[in-house]
Amino acid sequence: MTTRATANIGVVGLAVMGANLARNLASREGNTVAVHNRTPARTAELVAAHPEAGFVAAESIDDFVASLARPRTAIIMVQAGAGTDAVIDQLVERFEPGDIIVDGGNANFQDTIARERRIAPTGIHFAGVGISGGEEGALKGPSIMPGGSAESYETLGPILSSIAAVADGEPCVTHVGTDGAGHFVKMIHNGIEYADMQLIGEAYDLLRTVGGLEPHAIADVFAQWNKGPLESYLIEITAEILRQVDPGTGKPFVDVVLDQAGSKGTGVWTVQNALDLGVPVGGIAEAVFARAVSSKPDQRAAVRRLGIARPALQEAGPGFAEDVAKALYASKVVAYAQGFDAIIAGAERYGWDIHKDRVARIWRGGCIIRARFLDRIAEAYTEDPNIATLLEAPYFARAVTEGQDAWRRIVATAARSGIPVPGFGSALSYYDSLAADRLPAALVQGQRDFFGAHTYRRTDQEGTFHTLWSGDRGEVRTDTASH
Ligand code: NBP
Repeated sequence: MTTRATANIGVVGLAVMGANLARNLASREGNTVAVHNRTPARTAELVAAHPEAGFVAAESIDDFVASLARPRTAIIMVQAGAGTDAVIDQLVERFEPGDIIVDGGNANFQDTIARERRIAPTGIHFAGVGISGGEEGALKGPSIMPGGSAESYETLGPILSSIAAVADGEPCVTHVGTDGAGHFVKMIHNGIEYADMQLIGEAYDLLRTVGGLEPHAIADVFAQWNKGPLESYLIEITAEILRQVDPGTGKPFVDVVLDQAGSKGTGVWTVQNALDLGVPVGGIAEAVFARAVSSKPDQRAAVRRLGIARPALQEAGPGFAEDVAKALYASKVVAYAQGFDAIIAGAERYGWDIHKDRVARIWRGGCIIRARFLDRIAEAYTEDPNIATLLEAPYFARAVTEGQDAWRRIVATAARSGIPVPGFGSALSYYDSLAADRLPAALVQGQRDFFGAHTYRRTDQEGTFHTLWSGDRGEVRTDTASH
């Protein structure tokens, strides 16, 4: 039997993400979607469950390729890693120059760069595309971060625009940059997501312990916050989670869930890469570490067993919730500023022309970190793409300056009450580090020079210097020809 090439797009990998993305594609006018899965039962199941989609089902990879019109365009939605490579190999064997292979999974951007390099000589385009929004986003409209060549984007752009979330009338998709740029930005998105979730968790903890509020009352506080500058998907779902009552016990849902958070690794990737790029992303790192600490029950039990007297909880004054909101907002600004710094450094290192304003815009809808204040970030980078830090942009500078007293009160209250706030605390320290006239880094330089002759620079002269610590403690200049 010969298969007719009728589909303008195909999806390989029909677990939850691929199936939903395929349904989303099929629901948009003009798309005919071919579908294929390694285990054919999944393909049959999807096609049977959704006759309205008009899928072109392909049991074999040969049928799948034959069902695609040229340029053939296939989106891979399989488990990142070996699964992705297996499917890429199958497609590369059968595709022709000009055809497009899209990896829509959560690939490590370094793998995407390597895959693009490997595939480029064949004339086949390879585009790593970051897709955020989870299952529901895939079905109803995700935020999409495509990498790959500008040429492949000519074909991909309209298809991806048709399925993306829409924010203020604009589809949440933009060509982020070449090769791994899309997966890199998706990785940073996930890193920011970790920070945002941790900060919200700390706000909840403070309202519960110091504020003395029950989960349903905190849900009301979050719902209220969601009507103001903190409006975001994560705040919205937090209110819903806090309102949830466990059907079995009648207790608040949040009280019956084990307090050990896991992760799938993109937060770790973000921190590893930021370290490599020399970008301080303390907010993201603290969020990753906080999950790691939570998942050390033996260590937690060992310290609890010491029976050390816990400090008395501080009084929560009348403006406590308001203070927490301000601390949350300021810390969130820091987390996003750090994330964008990582994007800037990544773009520089890997040669990507990333438009920060466009990234902020496509994160306004569909993705997990969608939030009202991304509009402000987009505005800040549109006004001046070269600002040294988002904290310098007038809107954020004002917000953080106005919120800083509350921020300090909250971090102090938490410390005095024995409530861990690694997110709030590290964000405040980061802000204070940037704002300080002098940092103790001068002393650190002295120490480095003392034990390792690492040299230092002076405030009053050009050049590099070394003090003869084990000699007469005179100073020598180390950057001149005589040394
Ligand atoms: P999974 O990550 O659970 O992967 C299952 C799919 O991979 C199945 O279709 C499976 O085929 C296929 N597969 C595997 Br495993 N090994 C394969 C191989 N060697 N050759 C061919 N196919 C293979 O699916 P998912 O949860 O739908 O996620 C898909 C991608 O999307 C992943 O990269 C994931 O990280 C990413 N993701 C993104 C989000 C988001 O919010 N953006 C959320 C969740 C997942 P089988 O049916 O034959 O076993």
